[in-house]
Amino acid sequence: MAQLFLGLDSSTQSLSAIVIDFAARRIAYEASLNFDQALPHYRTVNGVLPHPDPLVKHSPPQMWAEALDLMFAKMKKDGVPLRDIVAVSGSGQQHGSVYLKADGRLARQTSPIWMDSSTSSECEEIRQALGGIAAMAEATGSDAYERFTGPQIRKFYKTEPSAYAATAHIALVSSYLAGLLAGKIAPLDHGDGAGMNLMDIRRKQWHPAALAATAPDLAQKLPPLVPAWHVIGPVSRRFGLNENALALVWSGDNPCSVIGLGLIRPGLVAISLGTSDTYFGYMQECRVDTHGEGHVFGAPTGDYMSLICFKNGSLAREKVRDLYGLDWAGFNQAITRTPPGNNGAILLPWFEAEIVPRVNRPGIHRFDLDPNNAAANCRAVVEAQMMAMRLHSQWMNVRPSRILATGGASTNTTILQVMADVMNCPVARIEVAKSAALGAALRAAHGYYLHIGQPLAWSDIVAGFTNPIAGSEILPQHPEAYAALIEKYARCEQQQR
Ligand code: ADP
Ligand code: XUL
Repeated sequence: MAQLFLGLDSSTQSLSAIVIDFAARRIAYEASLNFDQALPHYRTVNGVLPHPDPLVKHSPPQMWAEALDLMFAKMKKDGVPLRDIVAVSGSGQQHGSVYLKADGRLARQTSPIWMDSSTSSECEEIRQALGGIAAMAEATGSDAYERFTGPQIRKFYKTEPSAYAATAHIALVSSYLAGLLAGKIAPLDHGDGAGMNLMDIRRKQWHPAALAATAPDLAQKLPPLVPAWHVIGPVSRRFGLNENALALVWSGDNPCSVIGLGLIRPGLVAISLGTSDTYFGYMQECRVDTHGEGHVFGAPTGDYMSLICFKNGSLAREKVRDLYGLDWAGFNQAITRTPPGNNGAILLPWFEAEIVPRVNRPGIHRFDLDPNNAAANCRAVVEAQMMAMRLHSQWMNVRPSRILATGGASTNTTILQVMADVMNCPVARIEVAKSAALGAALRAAHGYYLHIGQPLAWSDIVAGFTNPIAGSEILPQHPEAYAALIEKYARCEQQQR
């Protein structure tokens, strides 16, 4: 009988499930439920409740719970042998918080999620209490961020003090759903715990000063922090699983993706070229970004991971493409017509306020670049993005040895060639539609074998599941073109931010 492991991923818009046949190194089943479509009575739009204030983004936690029931019903209907699943883990969108009363019912009907940016004043209060940006990052792995859970809890405490007082347990999306699966209040793992501005990133315990700066009596309301391989207990009987199946702690989607992409060694990095661009990777030693632009979370291996979000990603590439009336083929031809290093031309493509580097005022800035030269502008936007990634990932002090490119724009090999040249590192493509759910299933396998006294190395866990697309590797061809240009780029950034 095959031993199966289930990974679930509750993301902003959907709940996904992946069942792996671990011994056969095979995905046995995948499914996804879109919240808006499958559960229309919650009236979400892209998984989020409409709100008059554009900064406020909440979702109904009951919708996530109902989706879990629907997913198990669907798996049963689809003939998934639920009784052969030996362990279950999961992944949740990070930062979102669920407020429960002592009897387990909701103390707050809606959950602020990671898209919420309504807590700037709370961030400033917490940051000041801890001693500023660098101190905040040293303590918790990140500067205080609007979407992080601590500032969100503080806002709840300030605006609804009696509902806050009636809250016995504060869960994250991950621990809320893990709790439903295990039938009890679930702990939080060090990966998702690090996304709260409340966890001491080095000790992996709640940070007393951060808790004190956030809200009163917070320690009693938070669950314990545990490693990502912690077994909560047997699964609750209500889902039709084998009663001996193990419910593992869940983690955040980014820590789960680190495993789902096989980033288990120093130097392994992924760059996701989506609406925004994200750079994330495995980190052996905890190093924080004292400028407060990047994040450090616990990795499911027990080590660390870094995460940096660049807002002007595909968005900026599209703007430049459209400015010169091109399609992607034309954009790529333009890049191919210009030399690496672009004859010293620099473009700062901050169409929107940028996260990294911190730029509050949007603006497009050109240096030695003729706005009428379409080809040079196309190359300049991509070179600038890659130089920003190289420059602003230096705090990690890890030179990438291989970059895995994912996301919508990673099909564009012209962009990936610029990435390989600027980063001076081979770039390979990987299919990641479900990297978080896959990572959760692989974490379930890891935790299970550890639990039964047959621990497996992470390299044996991910083997066969996380291979890049065959033949997709792109090698650097002209890395020398960027030695001086990156310094010029850094000076231009300094001058404009
Ligand atoms: P999200 O972050 O929303 O999940 P995706 O990873 O799906 O986004 O990426 C979508 C983006 O991919 C689009 O905004 C588009 O600009 C970009 N994209 C799609 N195809 C190409 C291409 N051939 N070249 C460059 N960018 C592309
Ligand atoms: C990470 C973040 C997002 C969410 C999305 O800090 O906010 O990646 O985890 O699911």
